[in-house]
Amino acid sequence: MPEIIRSVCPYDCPDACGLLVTVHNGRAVSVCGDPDHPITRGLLCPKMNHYEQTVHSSRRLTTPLRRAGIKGSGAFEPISWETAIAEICDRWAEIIGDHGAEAILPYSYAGTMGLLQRNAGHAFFHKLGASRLERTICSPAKEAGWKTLMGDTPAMDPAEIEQSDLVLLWGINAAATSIHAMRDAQTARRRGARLWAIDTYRTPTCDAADEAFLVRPGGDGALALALLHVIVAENLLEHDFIAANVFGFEQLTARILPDCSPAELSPVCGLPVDVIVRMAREYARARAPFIRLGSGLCRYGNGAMTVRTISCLPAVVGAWAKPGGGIFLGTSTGGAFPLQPVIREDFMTGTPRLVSMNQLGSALTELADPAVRSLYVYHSNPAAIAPDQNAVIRGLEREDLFTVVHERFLTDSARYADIVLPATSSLEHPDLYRSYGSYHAQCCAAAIPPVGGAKSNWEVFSLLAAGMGWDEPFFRQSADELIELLLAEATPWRNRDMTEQLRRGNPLLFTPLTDPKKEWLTRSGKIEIMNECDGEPLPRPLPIHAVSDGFPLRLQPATTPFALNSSFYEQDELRAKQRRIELLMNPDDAEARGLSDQQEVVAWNGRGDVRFTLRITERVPRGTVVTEGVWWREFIPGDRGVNALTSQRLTDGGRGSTLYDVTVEVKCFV
Ligand SMILES: Nc1nc2c(c(=O)[nH]1)N[C@H]1C(S)=C(S)[C@@H](COP(=O)(O)OP(=O)(O)OC[C@H]3O[C@@H](n4cnc5c(=O)[nH]c(N)nc54)[C@H](O)[C@@H]3O)O[C@H]1N2
Ligand SMILES: Nc1nc2c(c(=O)[nH]1)N[C@H]1C(S)=C(S)[C@@H](COP(=O)(O)OP(=O)(O)OC[C@H]3O[C@@H](n4cnc5c(=O)[nH]c(N)nc54)[C@H](O)[C@@H]3O)O[C@H]1N2
Ligand SMILES: [Mo]
Repeated sequence: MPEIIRSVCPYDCPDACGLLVTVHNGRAVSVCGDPDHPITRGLLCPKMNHYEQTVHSSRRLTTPLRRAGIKGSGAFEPISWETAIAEICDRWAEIIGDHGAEAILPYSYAGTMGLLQRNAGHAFFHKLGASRLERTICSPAKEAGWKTLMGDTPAMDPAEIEQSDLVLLWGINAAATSIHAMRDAQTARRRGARLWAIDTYRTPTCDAADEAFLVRPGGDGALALALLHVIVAENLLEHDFIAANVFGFEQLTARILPDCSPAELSPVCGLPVDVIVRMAREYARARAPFIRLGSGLCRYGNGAMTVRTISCLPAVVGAWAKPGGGIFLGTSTGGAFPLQPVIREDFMTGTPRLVSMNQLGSALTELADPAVRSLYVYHSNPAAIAPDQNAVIRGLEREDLFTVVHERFLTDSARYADIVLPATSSLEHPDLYRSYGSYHAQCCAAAIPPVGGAKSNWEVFSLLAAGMGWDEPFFRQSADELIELLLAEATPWRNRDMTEQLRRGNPLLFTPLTDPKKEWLTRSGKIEIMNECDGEPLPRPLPIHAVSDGFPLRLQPATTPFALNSSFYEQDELRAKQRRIELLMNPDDAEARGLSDQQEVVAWNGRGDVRFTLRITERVPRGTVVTEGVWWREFIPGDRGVNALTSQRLTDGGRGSTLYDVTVEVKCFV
């Protein structure tokens, strides 16, 4: 008889959906959204609707493999787990003896968001003394921008969106990346709210909005300053709120805004003066404007400043004081689940060097004292997702680099491995998940046995610890025991009843410890528009990095509803919906280059060149080109994916990736 088992979506998405998995004879037969989950409410995205096709894909790795050809060729021979672990540990012992443990670099990110499996390697690498990875590829600039203005103030409840009368989906492709936020925005709209989308091209989210505003990539800080200029010039301010809650407003008004008129900043943000003026008036006059800020606009050289500047808007119009008003960037619920019992920083002796995951290319090709001699990749696909793919691949090709990849599929990265280890999917191991798009969490047990010889991240680190000859009892615990350690950790966020709910596998909603719309957890106790501890005391227009690269078109490497970063390319039907790796271009830009629709083209800059099929479309404004998805190399015509064009430069705050801060030129492929 088929059985229905509760599980949780493990992917890097704010929604952390509750799943119902139908299991028959040890196989997942179908997956649907849990109707009783407070956020999911039965609605799943197109990617997870057929998660069983990922879990039981014929492409799954089922046994450890050893390289049997040149690096990158994909030629491997099967070996046993015992042999694989022994070979890895022998090589590491040799490397540590010759070069020290810092010559070993772990590389992981967010293949799974489960608090145990995601962090399962930390204790091991801390004890080993390996180089530490700075995990900053996603949106640390967003956090940095928020922190400069708002300190440790937690996020407001995103469900308030439903009470707003003007919803701004800003730099977020919610229809693809946060479908439950999209649903809630549409509920607000049905109740009479207007819905705006602010993006760099016409996404499905723009189609669902009443109005779409298309900005120049990286131009939102300028737009926000121009809006502030109009709001101040036309006295659309909420003076009482500012007097009681805002620090530094006068300095912004006196020192910065005079140079930020719509006329001055229109060329930077790409919107006409009259549109900026109208936006400012409508935003300021709305009863309770709500901004849902995505991560798209933070992956630029000016990303932190952009986020900080936009976040000033609700303060000057007093939106925080109204139900449904404010700005939401994402929840930070670390306090609810302290990770120390799993990551064990106390295992570290000394302070091994930090290597930015955004600069893997340089780490593998330039870093010295010691050079990186071994790379251990788990639940990440750096050969595809990391910036400056040419540098990354040059590194991965090094014969003297010993690479191990623990994966579910033979990804671009796994193809360069000396040893590949097969990984479980989330249905095959237990974990505890917390959302970063609302305040909820849920635990789940394994729903099915491991596929083939796959093992979870935690199991592999347990085996590696034994292989290294360590007798530390920590590594002999089971995954369930570690999850219990996380649950048992006392924190004011959860009382005993709530923790019991989690143990029973029920989704749990919780609330932040302070009122996020009243109590500002900053040094001054106010919203700090001026922050003298920051290198930039006041918001001001900052350029993006790529303007200095000298190529005429801004490239937007965007997301697709049918994949998640480089995940889901194993599902044939989803991949078919994406068709092929395309470059979207405005008709005028195509005409200026003599290019025609469906033609094979090459986009290039100083770092690389990438082949695309051209799609000419009005959805993209002049001066911008767009490509969606992070394709596996086996499914694209050229040898390189979009990240051959992106750079290893970092954001202004948070040391984040600047994956969207790219300029290129385009020509036909011959
Ligand atoms: N289907 C799907 N879902 C996903 C992902 C996925 O790849 N696919 N990725 C997951 C991950 S890891 C993350 S971090 C989140 C990200 O989800 P989002 O926060 O939505 O971020 P992005 O999709 O990166 O960018 C959002 C939008 O910002 C636009 N954008 C880019 N630059 C700018 C700019 O300068 N100004 C403005 N106004 N807009 C800009 C992009 O065109 C895009 O439509 O989504 C998660 N969910
Ligand atoms: N051009 C471009 N580049 C991007 C982005 C973009 O939008 N455009 N997005 C950026 C962003 S926001 C992010 S967050 C990063 C994401 O970068 P990554 O975190 O590397 O994300 P994925 O590409 O989804 O790769 C995750 C891999 O983990 C594997 N996996 C899943 N579960 C497990 C498990 O339990 N154990 C093990 N060992 N493996 C597992 C999956 O099979 C998959 O291959 O990419 C960044 N790179
Ligand atoms: Mo991300």
